[in-house]
Amino acid sequence: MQNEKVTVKSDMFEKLMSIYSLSIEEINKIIKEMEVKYKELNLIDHVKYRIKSPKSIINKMKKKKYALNYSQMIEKINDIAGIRIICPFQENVYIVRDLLINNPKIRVLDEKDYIKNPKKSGYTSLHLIVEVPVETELGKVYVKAEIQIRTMAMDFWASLEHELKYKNNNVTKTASKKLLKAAKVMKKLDYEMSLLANEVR
Ligand code: 0O2
Repeated sequence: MQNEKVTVKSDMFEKLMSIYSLSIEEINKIIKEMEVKYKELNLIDHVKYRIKSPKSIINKMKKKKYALNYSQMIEKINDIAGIRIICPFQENVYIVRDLLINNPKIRVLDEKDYIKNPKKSGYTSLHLIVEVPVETELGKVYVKAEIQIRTMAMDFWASLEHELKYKNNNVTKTASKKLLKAAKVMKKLDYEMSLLANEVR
């Protein structure tokens, strides 16, 4: 399998994608248990998940100049299984992060805090690259997934920026500047809503 070329319409590709789906199921179970246990804290607004499309996997591998084989795909593409946790407030993001990294079923491989260190684009979100155990016909294997944790305001900005700029190479400098300005407004809104929530409580 090591150097076998990634072919999206193959049994191997299908099988691997079904294993990645199992990792999403496992993580969803963990999140559901967390929501039940900390119900009164209202930590999470909603959760989204997806398996990366075959086209996006291949494009990312080409963009990063990885050899188009399965071992490189498994080793290097961390977000084939993607879970996004949307929280009402920024402080919830860090509580959810702490609960996840302390969960015995989750192994954290990497963490990127784009809230403390936003990307040049203005993108903010907290990313965990994790592994969770899943049962397959070959026994228990650890499967990677990317968990993005962010506030509703961060998600609003990121979703629109993703459509308007992130996947569009022709965006003008003026549009980029306006998006960066909107990111500042989004950050301020998060801050104001957090203050307000603390006052009200
Ligand atoms: P898509 O289409 O959303 O899936 P690395 O792990 O360092 O090898 P990677 O995975 O590019 O490389 O890491 P990074 O930069 O943390 O990006 C991971 C994901 O975060 C991206 O996946 C996007 O979903 C999101 N992201 C990162 N930067 C931005 C940004 O500037 N704007 C928006 N809207 N989203 C961003 P993909 O596969 O690049 O894209």
